[in-house]
Amino acid sequence: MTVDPYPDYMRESINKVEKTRDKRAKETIDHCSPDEITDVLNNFHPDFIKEQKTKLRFGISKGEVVPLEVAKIVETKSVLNPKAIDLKKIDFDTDILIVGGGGAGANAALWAMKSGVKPENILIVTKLRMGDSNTTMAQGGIQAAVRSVDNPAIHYLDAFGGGHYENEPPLVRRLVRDAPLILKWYEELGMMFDKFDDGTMDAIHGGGTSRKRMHFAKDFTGAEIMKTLRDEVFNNNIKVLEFSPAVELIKDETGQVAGVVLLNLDSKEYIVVRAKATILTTGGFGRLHIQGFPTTNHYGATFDGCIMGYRAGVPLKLMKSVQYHPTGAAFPEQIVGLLVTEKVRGKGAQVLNKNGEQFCFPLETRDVEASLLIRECFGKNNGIITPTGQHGLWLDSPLIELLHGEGTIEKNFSAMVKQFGRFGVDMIKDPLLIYPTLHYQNGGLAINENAETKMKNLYAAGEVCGGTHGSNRLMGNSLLEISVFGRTAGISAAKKIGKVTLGKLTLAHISQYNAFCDEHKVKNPPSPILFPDYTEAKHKDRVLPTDFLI
Ligand code: MEZ
Repeated sequence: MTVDPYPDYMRESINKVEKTRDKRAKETIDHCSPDEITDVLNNFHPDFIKEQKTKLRFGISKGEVVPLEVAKIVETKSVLNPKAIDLKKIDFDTDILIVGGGGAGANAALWAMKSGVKPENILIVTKLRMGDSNTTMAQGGIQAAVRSVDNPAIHYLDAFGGGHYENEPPLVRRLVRDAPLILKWYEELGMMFDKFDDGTMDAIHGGGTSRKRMHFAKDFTGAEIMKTLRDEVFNNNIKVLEFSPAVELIKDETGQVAGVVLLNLDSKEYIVVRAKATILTTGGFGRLHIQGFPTTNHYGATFDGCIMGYRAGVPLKLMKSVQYHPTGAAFPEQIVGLLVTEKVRGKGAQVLNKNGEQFCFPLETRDVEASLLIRECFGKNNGIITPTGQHGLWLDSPLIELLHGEGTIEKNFSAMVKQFGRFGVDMIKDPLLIYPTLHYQNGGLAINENAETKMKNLYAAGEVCGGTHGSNRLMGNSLLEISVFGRTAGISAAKKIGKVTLGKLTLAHISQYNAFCDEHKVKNPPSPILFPDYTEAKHKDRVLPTDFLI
């Protein structure tokens, strides 16, 4: 006998969902009007809660509006005591140093090599293992305008509109223009994207896309990309140093960036790496749990790269904006916050309230969709509350089988079927309970279209950067971003290293930053934090502030 994972009151609500399914299969609610969008964002998107933001008090981006959690780890001293490091003892000397072992880092290394740098002169350093990253965890797909009805200009307009026109035009241009070549290269490397019988790429819509442009490998697109890139890195004998997170950038006496200090997680010793070019590909800040939200993110996503870059003098951009993915798991408790890919809605699943009613178009851009879901729970009180107090709404996955035929879910979402099946939840038969979850850092370090930061010899690529997506990224543009800008950073660095001469190494900028902290009497714990601290009680309660309720 199988045990129903849902308590009776949730099962009763599921019965209501089932009753409305046939009728709903023929009707989907329309998009929000522009006025409704403004209203729901202002009143329900967590970014618009003023009390949750503050202005940075010092550093190159003094005055930049950031989440409180970000200010806490930026406005603080370094975990590294500059005086305790002997910079004359260089443990590794390399031409190109890549900090981060995800998709952006692997792309940077491979394209630096393709641009003529010998593999033995490239070093990837990573906090955990090569490939332990958000890239591996990405599910739904990668955007690229490769179909005859599409082109990069349309992709540009979608990304720009989705980002509320706050995107940096040269960065978006680079993103969309290079997308087709990235997809072609990935195919040449042997990545198994889903295809139609005639060999053309399968593609679906994501929120805010005017063309079907999301290409995928079932629901583990990122794992497919990372597995292939990691094999390429290892097969080409590019050097990888694992379990060695970077703690601070090193400069030379002329102020140019000249490497990093790493922490050996095993021996707890510091390691000095000198490099002619340093590329930051450390990812974002999901594990800061902004406003107490759970997250889809990898364990190592603790904002380290941004902190190091900021202390070295690189501005932070658009940090006011945080992406909450509309559909994180809200039940069962063991997987709260994990991603339920947007592709589920792309394939037709609708979002429903406790009465089995549709209340929004399922593929609004993420910020709007997440706000509509929060409104339905907190503003209209139409959500379900689980026995452990999580708020949620139904994502009607069985509708997909009704629309596209039996077997569609297993074929497209085999990883997710397993993920929920482990806890007795059968997404083919029953809807999934979902709620917004912290997914992506829209802002980050400022770069130009060549992935260069304003500090000499320092490049950055992927989620650690801000500007490409404006204040709201579209689905599938992050796997694309790590690919395009990882590649660009590798090529740019390869072009420059021949002209770089390094002087005496120094950590004077860290001492100076620490002095700013003293001046401002900051008492926050030092950073980067490297790993989230789940011993703190604050992470236990995910509640929105009461003044947020209407
Ligand atoms: O780009 C993303 O964030 C993505 C594809 C997520 C998803 O829903 O699968």
